[in-house]
Amino acid sequence: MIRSSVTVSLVREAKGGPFVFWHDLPGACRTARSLGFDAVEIFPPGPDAVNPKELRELLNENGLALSAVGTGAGWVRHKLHLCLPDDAARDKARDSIRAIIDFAGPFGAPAIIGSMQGRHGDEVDQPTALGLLSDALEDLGEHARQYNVPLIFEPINRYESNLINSLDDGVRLLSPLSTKNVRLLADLFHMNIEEVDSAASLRAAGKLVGHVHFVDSNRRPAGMGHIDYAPIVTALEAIGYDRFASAEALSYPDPDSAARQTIETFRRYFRRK
Ligand code: LER
Ligand code: MN
Repeated sequence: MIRSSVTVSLVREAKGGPFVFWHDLPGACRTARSLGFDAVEIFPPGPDAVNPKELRELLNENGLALSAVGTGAGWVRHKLHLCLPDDAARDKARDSIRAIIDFAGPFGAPAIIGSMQGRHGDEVDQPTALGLLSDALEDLGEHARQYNVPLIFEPINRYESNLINSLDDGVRLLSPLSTKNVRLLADLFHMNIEEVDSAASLRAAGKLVGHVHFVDSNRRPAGMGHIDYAPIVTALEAIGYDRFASAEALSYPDPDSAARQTIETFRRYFRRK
C-alpha cells in the first residue's frame, strides 16, 4: 500500500524551498498526525541535528514513520557535492551522506541524494562526473544495505543540475552498478519538466522506483497545479510501488493548508477503491 508522508525542513538556509513544515519538528509531527499522514520526511542541517532517541519518541507518540531523510544540507550549507574537482572535498561530501544514512537507517528510512549529486563543469567533464557519481553510489548504496534500506537517488531538473535529469537517465546510471541497493526518487515536479510522459517513465523504471515526491507542476501542494495524477497513480500501482508519496511542496499558502491540501489530494487518488 502506498502511504502518505509530509516534509519538514530544519535548515534555515533552505528558506523558500519546497518544504511543507519548517523548523518545529514536534509541531510538524502533531499536525501530520492530526491530518492523518503516515510519515514525515526530514531535511536536517546535518546528521547530528536531531536526537535519535527524541525522534523515536516523537514518532511513536504520533504513530508516524520516518519516510526518508534528505542529504541536501551538505550542498545548501557547505557547498559540497559528489562531483567536486577536489578529492578531499568530494570525500567530505561522501562522508556527510554516509552520516545521514547512519542516522536514518535505524529508523528503517533511506537517505536521499538529490542536490548532492552535483554537476559537471570546466574542471570535471561529464564522463568524469558520471564516473565519480557511480563510484559514490556503489559505496553508499552498499553502506545502506546494513540497515536493510535502499539509498535513494533523485534525478533533478535541468535548471538545478546538468547530470541526471530524468528517470530514464537515472535508470541508465543505476543499471550498470554492481550494487542493487540504489533506487530512484520520482519527484513529480522535476518529472513534469523533464519527462515526455511521466506515467510511461514510471512504468519503464519499474522496481527501481523507491520514493515519490508528491507535488504539483508549480511546486505547490498536489492539486494546486496542472499535473494529472490519475495515470501517474495507476502507473505506480501497476509497478507494485508500495512505499511513500511524500509531499515535498512549497508551504503555499501556509504550512497547515499545504499539508491539508496534500492529504486531500492523496486520499482522492490513492484511496479511491
Ligand atoms: C530535493 O528533493 C529536490 O527535489 C530538489 O529540487 C531540491 O534541490
Ligand atoms: Mn524532490
